Amino acid sequence: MDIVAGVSISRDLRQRLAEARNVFVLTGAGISAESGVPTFRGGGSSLVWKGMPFEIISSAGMLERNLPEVWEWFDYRRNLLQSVEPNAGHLAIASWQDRFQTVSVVTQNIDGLHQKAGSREVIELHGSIWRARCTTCRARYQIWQYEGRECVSCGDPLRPDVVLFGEMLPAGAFEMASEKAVAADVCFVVGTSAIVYPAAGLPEIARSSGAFLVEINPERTPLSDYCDEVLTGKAGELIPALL
Ligand code: BJW
Repeated sequence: MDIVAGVSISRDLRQRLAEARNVFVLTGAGISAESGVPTFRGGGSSLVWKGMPFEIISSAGMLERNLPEVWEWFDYRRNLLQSVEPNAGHLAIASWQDRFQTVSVVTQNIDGLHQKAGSREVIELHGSIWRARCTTCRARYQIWQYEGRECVSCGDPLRPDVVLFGEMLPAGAFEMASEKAVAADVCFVVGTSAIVYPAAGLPEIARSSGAFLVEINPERTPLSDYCDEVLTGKAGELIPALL
């Protein structure tokens, strides 16, 4: 056992990391918490905006009922994110690219902080707050290039290019993430409550294909008992100390 940031790391994990070629990292809101981005759940509370729980405002039903309100919610969050920087956790994961043959980052986050930290292979399962897409045709826009709310191609309303509750993930994203999970030697699950599907199914795919499964989270989750190793603590403290 080694002690890292006050947490014990097993010989097994050390050995697995020494031999690993393909590392898979599934991240959730918790990895951005130390950058100042609020999580959805955790710490016994749930995110609420204008009196609405996020499960309501970030839902397909709300988009149908009140698109302007959905835009307001994402504009508010995008404004908060303008001044946010990647933290030590994001940066350490990006640095692993120099150490392993492949590092696949699969994130549920829409904040773009992994890319900002330098991770090259990032699969965004729940889209990006920095893009808009047409509600009718296939057009997509980077918001810094086009701030309009109507599609230039067809004139129909735009919406945030994120995956709301009850919506399908971007075409091919889960399939690509599953392929990476199958190939993983070590799978890290970082800062996610692991309750939102299909993302929460990826660690099981990785482990049943032979990966060593490691959870990094200050709290236990429904996945904890299934993991080979649970590192209880903050991502920004534990991840940089792992290698
Ligand atoms: C730290 C930390 C630190 C804090 N360091 N850690 C199977 C069973 C049951 C239900 C379903 C199922 N399959 C599908 C469903 C329905 C639904 C679902 O999963 N519901 C569950 C809640 C039960 N899934 C869907 O609707 C998905 N679509 C789908 O499946 O399509 C097929 C379909 C279509 C139609 C009908 C049925 C099926 C889409 C899910 C989209 C999720 N979207 C959101 C909002 C995105 C936009 C936005 O940002 O507003 O994505 S919801 C929200 O949850 C967001 C997140 O990406 C996602 C996951 O949250 P995450 O990242 O885990 O964050 P938290 O806050 O929950 O946890 C933070 C963690 O960090 C905590 O554990 C802390 O302890 C920890 N932490 N500080 C490390 N410093």
